[in-house]
Amino acid sequence: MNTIMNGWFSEICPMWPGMALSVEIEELIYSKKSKFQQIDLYMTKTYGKMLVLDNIIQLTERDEFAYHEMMTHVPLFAHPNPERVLVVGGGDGGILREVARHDCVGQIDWCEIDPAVIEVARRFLPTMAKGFDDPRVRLHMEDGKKFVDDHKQSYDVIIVDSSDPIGPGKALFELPFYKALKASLKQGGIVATQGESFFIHTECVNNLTTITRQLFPVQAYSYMLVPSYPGGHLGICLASLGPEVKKPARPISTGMQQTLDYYSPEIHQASFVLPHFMTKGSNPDISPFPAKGEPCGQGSSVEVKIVQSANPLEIMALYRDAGWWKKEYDSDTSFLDTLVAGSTCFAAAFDRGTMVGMGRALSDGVSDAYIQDMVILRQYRKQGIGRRIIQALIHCLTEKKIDWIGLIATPGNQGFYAGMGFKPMEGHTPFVFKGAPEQIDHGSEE
Ligand code: SPM
Repeated sequence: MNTIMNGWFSEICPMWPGMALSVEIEELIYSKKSKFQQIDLYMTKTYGKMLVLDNIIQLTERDEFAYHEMMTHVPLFAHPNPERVLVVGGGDGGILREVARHDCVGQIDWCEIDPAVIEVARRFLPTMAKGFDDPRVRLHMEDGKKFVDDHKQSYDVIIVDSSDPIGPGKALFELPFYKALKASLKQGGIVATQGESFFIHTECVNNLTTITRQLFPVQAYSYMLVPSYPGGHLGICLASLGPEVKKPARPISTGMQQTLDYYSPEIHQASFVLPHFMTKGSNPDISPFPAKGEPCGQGSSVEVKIVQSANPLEIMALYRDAGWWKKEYDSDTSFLDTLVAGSTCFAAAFDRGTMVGMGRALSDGVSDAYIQDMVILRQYRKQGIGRRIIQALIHCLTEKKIDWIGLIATPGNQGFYAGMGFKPMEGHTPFVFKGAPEQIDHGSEE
């Protein structure tokens, strides 16, 4: 989730509880809800354009080279002769741009599920999108897991440029996906996946390491510095069916080195040197890192409860996510402070302390109540959280002896409410006032 306050975008997420990265922005250039995610592109004050998916920063023009060069060149230079490469995700094109620098690569299969991200990169991020039109690239618009399942023993290198393991990205951090990746590699193949942050998600990194160690004869973890990711760094989980990955297997030409800003043979090797706390586990074959920090999305348990107060910034973030935030609210956000206090019952869903959903009920305090403002962050939908919010509100209202509870179901949600005992009010029509006060003065009598 994000909040925008006084021109600063703050990236708030249960995956890094209690901290947020803030970037000063100049304008929202593009905003669209695709079939898969919310896509926003901002112009920032000092980091160029910034691509945000489901409220999480994916890249900024100023530092994207660090992530894309390392995610690509570490596995590709570790392979002695990569000819067929698969890129899973990476709709912005940054990884393709880097893979295309390798002349030995003859075919680049690219599996991206969301055409809307590709479109944004084409329109607004030309320095990223330049790999799209390389004649070696074949685009497959489908689910990454399914594509990998369907292509056995096909690739020398697979690069998984995924978002974080919250919502749809979660499956890409789990054992079945890694089994499928292994089966999709040719003999001696190497896979590199987005490996999160060893400082913030120690347990997640631990899971990835354990999974890859179980499956592959060679496994290693590397990282690069990226100021616009939380903690300022991001890991790469590498696994190989043969080649050692910690050293380049082939030299880099002077010409190619000159085109790069982060990767070099020296940093390739240095990036595998990890802080001592990551390597001093008592049983390094199973669990090299201390078991603390955040898991890979799974294991998070969402708590739903009735609250008497809530952080206005978090409510703002939910309103934004729901598309309810209006431009005029920016100048006066004071109504957020009274939103909870003005509700008869206010239910909130929390993931590790961060509000990820809410619903509230207004009532005359005697007999009638109306439920409204039900919203769950996109990544948390279809997990039964909405149902738990409604249950909490109904318990709260019935305790207050309110027995007539109504709501207006938005299109497509009738079944959701019907499944919880709500019934359409036959013969009644919901109305909303769209006239002007003067009209009432001159209106006809009933
Ligand atoms: N091609 C750019 C896509 C970026 N993919 C990785 C994004 C990770 C964002 N979150 C980082 C959280 C670190 N803990």
